[in-house]
Amino acid sequence: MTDDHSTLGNLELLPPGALGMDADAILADLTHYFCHTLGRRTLRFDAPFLYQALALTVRDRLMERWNETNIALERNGSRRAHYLSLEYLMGRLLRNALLSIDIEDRAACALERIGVAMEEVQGLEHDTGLGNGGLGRLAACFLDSCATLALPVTGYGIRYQYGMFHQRISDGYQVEEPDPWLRDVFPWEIERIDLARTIKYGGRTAVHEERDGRTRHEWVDTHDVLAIPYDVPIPGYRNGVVNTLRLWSAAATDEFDLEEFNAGSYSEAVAAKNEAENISMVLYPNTATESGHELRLKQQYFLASASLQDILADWSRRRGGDFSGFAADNCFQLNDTHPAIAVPELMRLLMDEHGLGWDAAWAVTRESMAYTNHTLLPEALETWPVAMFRRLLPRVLEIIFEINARLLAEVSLAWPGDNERLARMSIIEEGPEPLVRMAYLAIAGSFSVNGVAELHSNLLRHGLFQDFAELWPEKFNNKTNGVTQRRWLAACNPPLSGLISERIGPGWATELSRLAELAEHAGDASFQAAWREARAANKGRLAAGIEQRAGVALDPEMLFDVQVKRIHEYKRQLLNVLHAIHLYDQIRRGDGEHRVPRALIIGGKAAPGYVMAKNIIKFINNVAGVINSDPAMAGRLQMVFYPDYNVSAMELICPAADLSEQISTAGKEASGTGNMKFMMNGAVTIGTLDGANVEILEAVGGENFFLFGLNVEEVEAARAAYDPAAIVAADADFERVMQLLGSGHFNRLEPGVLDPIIHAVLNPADPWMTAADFRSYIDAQARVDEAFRDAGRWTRMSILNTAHSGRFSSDRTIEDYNRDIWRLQAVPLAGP
Ligand code: JN2
Repeated sequence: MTDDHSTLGNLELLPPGALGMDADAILADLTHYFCHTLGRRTLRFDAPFLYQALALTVRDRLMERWNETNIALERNGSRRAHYLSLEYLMGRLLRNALLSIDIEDRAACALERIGVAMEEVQGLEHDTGLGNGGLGRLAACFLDSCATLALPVTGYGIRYQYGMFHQRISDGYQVEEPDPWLRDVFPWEIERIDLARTIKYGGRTAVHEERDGRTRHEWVDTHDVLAIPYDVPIPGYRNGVVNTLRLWSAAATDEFDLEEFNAGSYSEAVAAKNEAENISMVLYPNTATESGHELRLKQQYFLASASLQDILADWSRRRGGDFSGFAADNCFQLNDTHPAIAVPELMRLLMDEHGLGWDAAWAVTRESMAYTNHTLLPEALETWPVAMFRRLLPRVLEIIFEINARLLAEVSLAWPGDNERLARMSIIEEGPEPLVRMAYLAIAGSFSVNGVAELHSNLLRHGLFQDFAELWPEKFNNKTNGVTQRRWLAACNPPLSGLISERIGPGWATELSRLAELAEHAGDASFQAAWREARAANKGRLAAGIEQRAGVALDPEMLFDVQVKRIHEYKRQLLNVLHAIHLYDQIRRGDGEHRVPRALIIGGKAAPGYVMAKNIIKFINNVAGVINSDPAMAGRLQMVFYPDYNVSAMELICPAADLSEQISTAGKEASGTGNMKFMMNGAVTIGTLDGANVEILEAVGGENFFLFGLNVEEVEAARAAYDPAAIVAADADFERVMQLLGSGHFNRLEPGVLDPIIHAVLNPADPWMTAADFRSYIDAQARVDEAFRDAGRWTRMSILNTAHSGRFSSDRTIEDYNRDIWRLQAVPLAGP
């Protein structure tokens, strides 16, 4: 009974469509929640609770569809996919839910009757920020597309008590503040204590000989932690589907407490409880490197073990103890290597808990796991000390060793005597401190390995994972990223999406390639005027938001030049600021008459331990300060750092951007997804041949994209003889920029604070080759000016960018995953 999530027996308790969808019914429920559940009386003092009351009202309406979806899943006990990710950057949920079940107008009407504006209520919701950046937001877009395509996909993650930190800027420096997002109550989740699982840590392994001669491995004397699931509804777009995001929260087990208590120490028992809860306490705020923390490995194992136990238990309930058909009906997608420990954990559960032999368990594992890689940076490839594994997860380590032994046997067979290759491909990196290479573990245990853009996937095949691609070419494939147009166009850009639907109908919300029909109107003068008007409204809205947050009043007439993303050297925010200084210098010298007035907007968080990224934030703020306080820049150049950049910020920013900065060193950005959001909303890209930029350029055509910089091959070829000082010396503009920097012009009362920046630009070993692309970038920016000055030409480019963004819907991406990897059938809903 405890394992039974069948709702079939209770069907009559919740007839579909029981709750009214009209304004009256919504208002009745809203007031009920506000007064009876939340205990509030007056709107004047308790307005913040209106958000909660409305969320509960909407959640009830999702609940009916959620049950329907689960019933349909039970009936069609067919193949399912499970998305395993340490991160989900969901953003706000209310608006998305309202649009999905198409009751935004009626809910707004209900609020209006009590004199409250919908926008105000929606503004009360805080972002659910359980992720860092691209990888986490991609997971959120994927869930939206899976539900909209009615695919049986469940997301599994961790319910961190503290999400992505908030960023405050003080004296130009980043200050991190915690994000206690659960404090103000998260109305969307349903606790499922009945589905709690036990997760083991520590202890030792023991081997028993069974009567049938088989050996049985046991993992004993463990410190156990409870994993409690919280389910969040993931509504599909107007299709009656509600999928599930299951987030695990850590808690102490009763046994664990008692054990300590019996040993005589109450306070130690309570401390142990804290230690257990620590596991899901905080999201690690990194985007690439910085591994090695024991707690992070504990988190990874916590997610993998809890999710696998959940899925195996559900399988056993429905299908009994025979796992031979498991891989035919289940697929796990690993979001980078963070959940890759699922490979040995599935082996452990199948062998130690369900009695399968190695070969049977390995067949199931290798036919059900699929791995997505999200970075080429070698320093970002995750490794864990073998010693830490042995201490924390001794049984899992034994299994990893056995997987490795069999992998190396296969390599020896394919390349006899090639010992270098054996060392290169070993899952264990030998050395003074042996390490487990998680990517190799993931590749060995998966039937599919994919990159996230064409270029990236090719670089995986021919670079990073070449040895493995030679051994198993059939595993390697590409799945170019995408973003959900429901959030990233329909919801965040009402003026433009209204105009688009007026022209080509509303079908693009679920079929983005329909946007191509806009191309034929790209030159239409009246359509262009309406397009400009919509975008102008968005720019005004962003300017107001920025004035409120950063105290800088941008002129909405200016070209909005935007770079928002995590701060990282490879993304080259530095190059952007060098261009800002160049413009400043040009205008100051009276040589800027021909320049188009620009507002530069930069935003993003730096990992708290990433010193150089934090220096870059300080640099941006200092340069912005000098520019904005110079009267000579008035009406010509403005610059602002957007603080605390997050999902909601992007919803405000991307509809207002004219120019999208995608300027990473070629070969370093796996895909990028912000580039797609900007394009979809009619921004034109200035970018390198990196990640998905390559495919954006291909889709929109060279005349509608500002390409610059070295390509991957050129970057590698230029490295050996790279001489930034010589590049500066040979370029008068660059020299003036470096002169200004070196003179302390941007750090008058702060001697030395920009030295690391200057050194980075002039470093011959600069991995990101910033100076190499300076001239090409500056020239491309001049071409941007020229195009922007011709409003008709620019608007045409803008329309064509939106028109050709169809390929970058996450619906297309998910269709690709489903066709090649998951092979799921859409869930047929009976409908109300
Ligand atoms: C990532 C990749 C990414 C990471 C993040 C430690 C590491 C981590 C590791 C996260 C942590 C937390 C590897 O940079 C790429 C983008 O180009 C791409 O568009 C997106 C989505 O595919 O993935 C990013 N990679 F503690 O975020």
